[in-house]
Order: sequence, then structure tokens, then C-alpha cells
Amino acid sequence: MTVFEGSFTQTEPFRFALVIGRFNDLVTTKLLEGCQDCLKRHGVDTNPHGSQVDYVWVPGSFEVPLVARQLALSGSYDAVICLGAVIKGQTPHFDYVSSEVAKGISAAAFQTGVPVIFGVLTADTMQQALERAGIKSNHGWDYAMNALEMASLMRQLRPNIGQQQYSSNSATLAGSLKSASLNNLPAESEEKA
Ligand code: INI
Repeated sequence: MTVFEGSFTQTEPFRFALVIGRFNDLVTTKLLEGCQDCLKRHGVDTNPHGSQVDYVWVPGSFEVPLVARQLALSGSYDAVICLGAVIKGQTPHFDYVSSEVAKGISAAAFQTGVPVIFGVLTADTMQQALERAGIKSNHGWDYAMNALEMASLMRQLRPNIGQQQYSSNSATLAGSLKSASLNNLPAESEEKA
């Protein structure tokens, strides 16, 4: 029998997409910095003009799952990292946004088979959010670690992916997104073949 676990050392072949909510961008830009710092220090080229990381900005956390799912469907990425900050206010908006984004991100991963990292901070106050986005620690770093580990693990669990190298439906993101649909997912039988 075998023990499978992700490593953090062989990051050269990985490609990541980051989806970032602009709402509360004081926090999300800090999460992004932490995330980039971690990826960089593990050998990932985080330059937006490079070949390993693409960045997509959306209005707020509520929009993150739709875009994350579309990116995962493109077949172009080993993991999609979702960054957002939902902060409790005087209205129930917080509850709607936070519950939908959590469900949506989970669904995007399940529906596509691509790791979609839940990097959406929920906090009672802006102060609390900032403490987790750089003042005390930066959860952006942790989300990047989760992405690296899951990317590595999924390659081991689906060894074919190494040879396919995103070839199923994507040469470029633009091209792949046009054709992305659930139909592009490999059938269960193909995956095992
Ligand atoms: N979006 C966030 O990312 N964080 C929040 O705290 C937030 N609150 O509290 O309103 C928020 N709202 C915007 C939402 O994500 C959508 O962008 C908007 O509702 C349009 O669909």
C-alpha cells in the first residue's frame, strides 16, 4: 500500500489562478502579497506576464466562486486560489455573502476535480481581518501552502495529468475559457483509463 501526500519542493510545473475580491481591498491586497510571497519562496514565478500564475480580480467575494469554477473548468491550472474578505457589518449581508462564497467554492472544487482553495477571511471587524492579513500573521501565505500541497497531491493521484499538461482544452486562458463547460471534464472512465 502507499501513502500519498503533497510536497512543496517541485513547483516548476504548476500553474495557479488567483481570484481576488476587490471589496475590502485593504485586506485582500495584503492576503495577495502573503500568497505571492509564499509561492515565490517555493520557486513559483508569480509575475503576471510569466507562465505560472494568472490573476483575476472580481468585485467582491460573492463573485469569486463563479469565476473560480470557470477557471478550474478551463483545465489550465493545478489549483485555483480564492482570496476575499467578508467583514461583519450592521446588516445580515455578511451572512448571505459568507455562506454563499463558502458553498460556491466548495462546489467549484467538487464539480471540476481541481483544488479550489478557500482563502476568504471572515471576521467580526476590520481590525481582526487585518491582524490575519499581515499585522499578526498573513493567512495569504497559508492559502498558498494549501494550494502547493493540493497541486502536488492531485498530480500524484491523477498521474495522467503530467502527460496531458493542460492539453485537454487549453492552449491559452482566453481560448480555453471560450470552450469551458462541464462537458470538458473527463468522464470517470477516461480518468481511470
Ligand atoms: N463582499 C466582500 O467581499 N466582503 C464583504 O464584507 C461584503 N459585504 O459585507 O457586503 C461584500 N459584499 C459585496 C458582494 O461580495 C458582491 O460583490 C455584491 O453583493 C454584488 O454581487
